[in-house]
Amino acid sequence: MKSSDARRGKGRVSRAGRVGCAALGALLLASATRAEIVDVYVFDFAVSVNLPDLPVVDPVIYAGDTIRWVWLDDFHNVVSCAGQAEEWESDVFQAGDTFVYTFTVPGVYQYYCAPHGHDNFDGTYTGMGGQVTVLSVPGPGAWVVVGLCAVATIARRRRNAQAGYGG
Ligand SMILES: [Cu+2]
Repeated sequence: MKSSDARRGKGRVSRAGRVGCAALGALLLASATRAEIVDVYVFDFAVSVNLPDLPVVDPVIYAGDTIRWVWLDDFHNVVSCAGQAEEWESDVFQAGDTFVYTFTVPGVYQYYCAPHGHDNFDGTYTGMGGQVTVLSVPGPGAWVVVGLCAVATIARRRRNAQAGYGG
């Protein structure tokens, strides 16, 4: 009776631990291999992940992700401010056009629309423009967490087996 309880308890704990670690691992793998395309709308006279009339919001992405600027109005472009790790410059486009740029270096990047703004040459802009924040993807250090998770599960199994109960 007691030993069967212990076996059942042990099985329950190890299964829960395995599922937890596997889920964490899958999450890390997904974040490490993800490469998304994030739309930013270009319109009179702002750039935003939201459509016009909604709050203007700048995108936050991960290194490896791509920004796709989508023109909703005519006669705008997107140009990175000078002196940043990432540099891009689109043509002056019309409604319906798009421009893509893939960011690989984590950082905060400012850009402007040349017809309706300008570079302050100190990493900022005046007038029409926006910002792209690029976060680094989880590095090898994140896998240490998965390893510790597995070790903790094994240790708990041993403790439970010695105590003769599950929990
Ligand atoms: Cu413009």
